[in-house]
Amino acid sequence: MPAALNFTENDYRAITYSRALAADAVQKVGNGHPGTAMALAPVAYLLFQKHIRHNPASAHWLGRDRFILSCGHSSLTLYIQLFLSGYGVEMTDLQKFRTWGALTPGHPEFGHTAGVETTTGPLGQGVANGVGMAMAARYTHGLLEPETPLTQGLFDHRVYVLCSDGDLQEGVSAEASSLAGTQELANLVVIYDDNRISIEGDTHVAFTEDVSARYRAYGWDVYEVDQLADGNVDLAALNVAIESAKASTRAPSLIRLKTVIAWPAPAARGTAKSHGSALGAEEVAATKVALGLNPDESFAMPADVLDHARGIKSRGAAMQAQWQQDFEKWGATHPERADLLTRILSHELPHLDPPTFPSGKDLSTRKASGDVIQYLASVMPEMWGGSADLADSNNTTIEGSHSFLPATSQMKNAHPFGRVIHFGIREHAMGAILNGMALHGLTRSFAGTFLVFSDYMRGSVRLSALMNLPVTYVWSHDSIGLGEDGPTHQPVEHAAALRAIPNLAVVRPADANEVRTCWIEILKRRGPAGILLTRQNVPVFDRDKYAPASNAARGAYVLSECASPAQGIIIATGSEVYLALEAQDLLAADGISVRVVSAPCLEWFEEQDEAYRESVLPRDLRVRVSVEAGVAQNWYRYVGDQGSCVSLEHFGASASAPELFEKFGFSAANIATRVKSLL
Ligand SMILES: Cc1ncc(C[n+]2csc(CCOP(=O)(O)OP(=O)(O)O)c2C)c(N)n1
Ligand SMILES: [Mg+2]
Repeated sequence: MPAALNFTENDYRAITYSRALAADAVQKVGNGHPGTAMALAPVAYLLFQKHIRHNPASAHWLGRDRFILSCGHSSLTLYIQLFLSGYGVEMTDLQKFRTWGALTPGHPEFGHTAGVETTTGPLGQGVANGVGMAMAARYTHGLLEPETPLTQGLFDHRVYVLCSDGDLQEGVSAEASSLAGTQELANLVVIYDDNRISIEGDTHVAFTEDVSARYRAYGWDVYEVDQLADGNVDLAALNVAIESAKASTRAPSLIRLKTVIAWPAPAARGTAKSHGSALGAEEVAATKVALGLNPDESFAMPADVLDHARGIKSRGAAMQAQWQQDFEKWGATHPERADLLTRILSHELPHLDPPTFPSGKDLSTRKASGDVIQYLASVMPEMWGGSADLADSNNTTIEGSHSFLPATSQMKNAHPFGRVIHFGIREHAMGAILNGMALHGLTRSFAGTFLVFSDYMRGSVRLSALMNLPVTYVWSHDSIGLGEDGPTHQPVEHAAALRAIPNLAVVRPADANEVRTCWIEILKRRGPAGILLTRQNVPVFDRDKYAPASNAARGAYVLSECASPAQGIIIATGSEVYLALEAQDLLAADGISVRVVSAPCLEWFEEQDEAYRESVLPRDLRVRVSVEAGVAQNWYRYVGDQGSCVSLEHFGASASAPELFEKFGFSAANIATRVKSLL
């Protein structure tokens, strides 16, 4: 029998005041989303008080459950619980809702407010983040306590997601939910606020499918909880559904919960307008009357009610103290694993020294990346990753490892703690899942697809950058150099478009040894990065002749200096760098001296001090030619108005890579001609 709800008078009072608080906070600032926060107040309260294992004094406790508000527009749903639980959000913070510098910005921001586990707002992402967290929890179990039965370990926890119609209309949640079903993520509980309202009104204008049937088809357990006759949430039934979901060990759970938006506001309830507009003073007062509260009081929360709710602080502290004892026992019996965990938590890397690549034999940079990944995985057990069905093309498989799949899987090589992730052809969810894994905190993950499909995952990549998460995107087939697949597969504007995302390192190494340096640098920096890799072979430079590849860590460096004072600079990235070197030789034969700069990462280069940047790109050297097989857009900044860009301003074509390079001007002869035209 599931536990009874056991709510006291004070619990119901906390919920009642929370609904009014949501209306007040939006009314005060004049904008925001009151309706859903009013309706979901009891749901969030039930979760934070009775189900989520958490300790408000220790927001990063490893043993905690995770809570994601995927419908980030309803941020007050979360802020009010953080206030009631005692995470540091106070009434004054609720009064500053959505204003400059407040702890309570419009949408929840990871790293800004304690207790916010992920940034949400772009609908659908939070559901997929939850899938990533749930996957990471299982991987971590395998890493730190593989002998313990799953769900019974120290590091096992649940992931609770609260989401809305929009979340489940978005494709990214469907992609992730499908994978969650295949992965049988029983530690994932999603509550769907089925209020049948979105901004344009009744969701049936665009959303008529049977969501329950869809999730059952994904392999989830689905529970349906109807609203009460008066429109209120059926908390007792919801509680039973949550208990059942928690008891499941075979599948993720969707609890489809019928609610009435803005309940119990007499005029606003059930309306789309209450989704995103202040109710108005009159309706706020009428709502308070309906709630049995004083309509003249704003931001009210009786001290005894708050005290009662904050009882979760001592309960949470007791839970953590008990956990801590078990944790210390675990550490004493598993010193090596405890050391690994300590290293991971201190964000340290083991000593990294992957093999270098000999010159003389051409090698694609994707192959070099694959080789480096093998080494990194051999010394970093916390590293795992995969691809959106392109593992052999992206070279993302950790060789000799199992596929990450549930214990029941019949697939060859399946293992619940495998290191090879098969994301399926779901790039958008792959990005959001990677974010969830990074947010979970204990693993380092990477994921691959073709660079051209980075567009399919851009919404998630943007959030990786916004949250500054240590995720690595492996984007291979990075130019027309992929050849015959033609314009649909040839990235042209992608490097520039990705460089436009603040805080994302776009890394395009020129040869195998730059790949080696860049991978290490990416891991050291612990920031969001995409590594752009060739399909085609390119030369491995002779580092006795040219500058060491370790310089790639500075973002751009003089790869090849000229004998006499330079008359110009050729600055290139990736597979175009060797052409720049050949052009340098052609020009030298004509008595023209140019230096060649390899620029694998402009973002890293911009972080270098002025003196270093000046040493690479001296201000007075105005004859500059950039070479990159993509749109020139971001290169004008480096070549200036006296320079020139060898670039691609169209969609490529279907032919062999050598022919395309030649036809589109990516040849030593054309680069040399371009330099001469500037002299
Ligand atoms: C990807 C994305 N598209 C559009 C929006 C803008 N937007 C915010 S809420 C919303 C829909 C609201 O409907 P629902 O998800 O049902 O939330 P409810 O009003 O029921 O809280 C939209 C379109 C968004 N936040 N994210
Ligand atoms: Mg809705």
